Amino acid sequence: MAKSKKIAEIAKKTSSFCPGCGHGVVIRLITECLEELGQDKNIIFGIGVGCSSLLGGVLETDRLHCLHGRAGAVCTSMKRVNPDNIVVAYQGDGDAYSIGLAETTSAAYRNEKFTAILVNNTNYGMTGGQMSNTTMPGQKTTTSPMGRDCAITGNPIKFPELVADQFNAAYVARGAVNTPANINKLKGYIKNALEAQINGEGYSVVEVLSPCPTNWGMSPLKAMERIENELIPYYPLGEFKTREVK
Ligand SMILES: Cc1ncc(C[n+]2csc(CCOP(=O)(O)OP(=O)(O)O)c2C)c(N)n1
Ligand code: SF4
Ligand SMILES: [Mg+2]
Repeated sequence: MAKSKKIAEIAKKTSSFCPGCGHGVVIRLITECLEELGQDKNIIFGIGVGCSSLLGGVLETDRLHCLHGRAGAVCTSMKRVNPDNIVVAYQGDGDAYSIGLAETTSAAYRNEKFTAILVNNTNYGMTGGQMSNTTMPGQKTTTSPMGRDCAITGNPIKFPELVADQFNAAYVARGAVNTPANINKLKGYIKNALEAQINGEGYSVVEVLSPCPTNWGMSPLKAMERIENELIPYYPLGEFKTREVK
């Protein structure tokens, strides 16, 4: 397997994320954790369809761009076939929780031994801001122009809570990239999730609340404020299932 790009090399690269997007921060944290854990080779990412797929532009590690929503199934097979590889599903909310809800949930339900990093920006960012299963009540998107009506679309899904409450996973957390303090905590969650995988403890998942200023119609600063004021009260941060073996 190829080696992942070193942090110093990533820092030199220009990404195609919009200004103020959270994806780049999350990808950098994953890379820092892998490097600090001495796991900068034998990594393979199962990448979702969406802005998550732009990971391929900044990281030159091994990766498979999965069919839309199917990274849970693809990562299951990649990990089962090569258990010594570090397998990371990197997906957005639309990919993981809307079109791919069955695959994402099934992998968690079976306690597959890979790590899922799921970036929740409350919409389909890449395609212009359509409603997803994590869109907030009343949130206006291109497919909910009057605001999301939960009476007919269901409530925004809380996947980490579902996994922690119902399934036999190894590690479950939700972080955010809106403040330096939250970014530091998120790094700890990602590291825990990867360590759980390295030790063969079972499925690990970290959801990340992340800004999409472009489709939210906000400046990067306002988008960070929205995460603090609107998203975190509904999607609380923290560890929902901690590792039994540390
Ligand atoms: C089978 C299929 N259906 C629909 C699309 C169009 N499509 C591309 S990305 C995307 C949604 C991505 O949203 P999300 O996973 O939240 O990622 P984000 O861009 O917000 O990070 C959709 C519906 C597609 N590429 N393939
Ligand atoms: S559309 Fe949104 S999620 Fe995609 S790169 Fe731009 S800010 Fe990021
Ligand atoms: Mg999204």
